[in-house]
Amino acid sequence: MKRRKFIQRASLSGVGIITGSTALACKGEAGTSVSTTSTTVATTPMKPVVIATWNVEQAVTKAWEIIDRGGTAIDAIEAGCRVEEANAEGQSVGIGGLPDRDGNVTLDACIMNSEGEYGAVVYLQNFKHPISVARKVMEETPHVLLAGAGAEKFALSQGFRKENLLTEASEKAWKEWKIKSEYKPIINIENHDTIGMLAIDSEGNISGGCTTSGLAYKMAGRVGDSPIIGSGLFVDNEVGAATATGLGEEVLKTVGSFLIVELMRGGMSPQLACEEAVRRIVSKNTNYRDFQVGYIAVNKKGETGSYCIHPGFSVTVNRKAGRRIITAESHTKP
Ligand code: SD4
Repeated sequence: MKRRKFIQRASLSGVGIITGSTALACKGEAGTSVSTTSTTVATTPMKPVVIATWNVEQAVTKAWEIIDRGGTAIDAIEAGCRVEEANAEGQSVGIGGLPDRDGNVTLDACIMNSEGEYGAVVYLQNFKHPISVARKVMEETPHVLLAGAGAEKFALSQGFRKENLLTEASEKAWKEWKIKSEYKPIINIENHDTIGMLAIDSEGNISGGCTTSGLAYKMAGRVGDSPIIGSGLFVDNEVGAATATGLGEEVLKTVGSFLIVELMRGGMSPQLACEEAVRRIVSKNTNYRDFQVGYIAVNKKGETGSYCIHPGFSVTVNRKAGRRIITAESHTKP
């Protein structure tokens, strides 16, 4: 089933969809039924765990395989994100990503490990795996963020090969868009499935990654939240981690992922912290009905949370007990 149809159905049904071999007996998992009051539903602390934005089963399965055989969270994150980047059908990530208004596919990604190290690339073109280039920035340079031509030069020096990322389908969609060239700097549920992924390995260490082609038909040079530390992703190994999807401008303005981690540091559950970060955006925007933002989070215990502005945001979670696709609760109701 196509991802978007799947998402729609999942959201209509209003229940989590269990896809692993065993159901996780965890009411409230990733926010399926946690109320917005302070009465949090008890969740069973469960780690290791992998959680990702959207229905990205294959990516999460890949990450989980690494965790399950004792691998590190950072290796799991990179390998998992690469699966989506290589999926030409996904039009928000890697190859097949929808281009900017000039027809160029430009990619943003970041990665953060349990030591608090971070690496990112922005406005990267013609490399299918920005998450891996971001990891190289983190591990092989004294910097944290490389952009455009410099990022390209660095990627080449690290052995990455250039390739055309504009697929026929995405080129066709762009050409159709060009007829009217209606540029709306908003994102709706037909137009985002950026992958943000968080993992805790069997040592209890947390890492995260986020990779995207950003807003379809964005202005040339536009960079969103996904590669920016604290906005699209934040990891603090003592506390937990969070990542975002949706309209990056709003996530950037509220430094959403950092906010969630800091709220968890103060004792809030991942679920309530995600809800508060969404509330922060909603309260500052009278036009919040026009765009979507979704967050996922995990704390040190392995408890997870998720929340979004509008129905239609799905989340993939994998633990020892199995894998689930969950429909996140939302601020507006179906
Ligand atoms: C951005 N947050 O560039 C990203 C878009 C996104 O799925 O989530 N796309 O604003």
